[in-house]
Amino acid sequence: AGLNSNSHSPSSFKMPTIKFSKLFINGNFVDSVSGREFETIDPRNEQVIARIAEGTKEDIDNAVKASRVAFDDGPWPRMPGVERARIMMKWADLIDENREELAALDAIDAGKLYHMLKAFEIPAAANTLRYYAGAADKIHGEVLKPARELHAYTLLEPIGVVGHIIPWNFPSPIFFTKVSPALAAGCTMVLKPAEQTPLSALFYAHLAKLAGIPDGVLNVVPGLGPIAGAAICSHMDIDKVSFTGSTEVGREIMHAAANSNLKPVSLELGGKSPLIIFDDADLDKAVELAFLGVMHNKGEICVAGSRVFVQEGIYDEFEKRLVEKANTWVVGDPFDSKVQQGPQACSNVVAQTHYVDKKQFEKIMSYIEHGKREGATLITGGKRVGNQGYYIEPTIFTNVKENMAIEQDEIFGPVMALMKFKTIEDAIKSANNTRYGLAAGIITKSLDTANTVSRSIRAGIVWINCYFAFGGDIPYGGYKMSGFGRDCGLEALHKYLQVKSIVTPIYNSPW
Ligand code: TXE
Repeated sequence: AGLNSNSHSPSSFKMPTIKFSKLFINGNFVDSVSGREFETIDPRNEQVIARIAEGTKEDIDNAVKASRVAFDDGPWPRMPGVERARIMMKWADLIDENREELAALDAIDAGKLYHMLKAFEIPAAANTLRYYAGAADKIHGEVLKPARELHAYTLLEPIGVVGHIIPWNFPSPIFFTKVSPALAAGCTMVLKPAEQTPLSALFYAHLAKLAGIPDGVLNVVPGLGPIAGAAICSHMDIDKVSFTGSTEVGREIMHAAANSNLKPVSLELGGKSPLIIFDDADLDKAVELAFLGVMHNKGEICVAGSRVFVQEGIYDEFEKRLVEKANTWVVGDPFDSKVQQGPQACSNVVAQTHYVDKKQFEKIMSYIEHGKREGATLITGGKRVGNQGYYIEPTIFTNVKENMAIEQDEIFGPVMALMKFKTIEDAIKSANNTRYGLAAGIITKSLDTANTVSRSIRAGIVWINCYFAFGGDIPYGGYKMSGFGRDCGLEALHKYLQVKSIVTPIYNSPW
């Protein structure tokens, strides 16, 4: 693609000083028991940003102990909901006050666009916290009406100590979609951020303390998945695990939960979401949505609309305009406000252990090569941009056959598979031909078409004439191998609550 700018020279933005690099346990920043550290890397230039204390099993044990005490004896679960809400609201205000610094931390850690973080993601994270603060004093059970002469009612009680394990693509929004409902429910918790993006999570821990979240309620322990993450999943004293990440690791988490204390888990996993565009669509809007649907956040989005199905009547014109759009797309330094796509996140972890992750960048490039070998046609992009940092051109394949790897696997990069369809039945069948079921999009002016297709797609969220329309107040999550359990909305509160029934006879009658 003839990119407008592929210059990603260091911008004039002043780097934030890294203030927090230790584990946050029981209200204090502490070194890891082992003294080990790992490096977090800037994907713009492959340089080390900071060395972070690496939590291992012993640190997870300490965090769980603090969480257990805070749950069993501490004020948080016993506090009136309105008090929890007040503290959560204060935390949200502190996030707003520190918005620029937080945006800069996620930008250097994950290669995300600074201006998008500042304008949308960090404020959205704070608003998710506010949404659940508003729910904290409205959690209650119900009075039942048993057939027999019994008085029976339910209580909704917090589930206990929660383990949250989160990924690196949306470090701030996902931190708060996990932590906020659990806090509102009265739980205490240990959160492990992704090893690629620990910086904002530690800053949030610092703000939580300032806001008045009691010690032990929220512990943040950076560390590696197979070590610290695995210790959370197999811990006998963690009551629930909430995870967002890959389908492969989701499977390991279920095993670990089953093999330890049978803790319930909720999993938000990968996707290969279809976007279906009908002949009657507004073409400009369709091109815009389809392009952003997979290129936004450099394609590192679980709900990315990476399979685009276009009806035959508009297909040729659509393809032409899509390539024009790619040609104006600006890849470069995420601190530059003209830039639309930053570098792929750096997922090669340099740690003092045997574990070294495969680079996200290499995974994407190898899928692009594989797509060419499989016989798909590369109509734009496909190459690295520059020779430093993890920048990739927006990439579009046509002549994609169903069941090719680029059509079935989650690439998690700026790579679109573009396909043609004839009838609504064909579109539904092809859209559902996937092991995933996270999201889908439909673009049409026909209400009948929108109603039919939205009810026929097996996915946790369906967008009609929009894409990525998210909010802390709208539940989303997986069908099929995209996982189970919902994040966001009041729905998510129930992952962190359990039901207790209380029964007593009305007329002193024997049982
Ligand atoms: O994910 P992992 P990775 C997909 C996407 C991406 C691929 C690999 O396709 O290319 O996964 O990314 C922790 N026990 N998604 O390797 O490994 C890990 O430390 C417990 C989609 O980064 O699943 C991190 O905190 N925890 C996804 C978290 O799991 C373990 C977002 C996610 O990392 C663990 C991210 C273990 N054995 C990737 N191993 C989405 N749904 O949005 C790792 N972890």
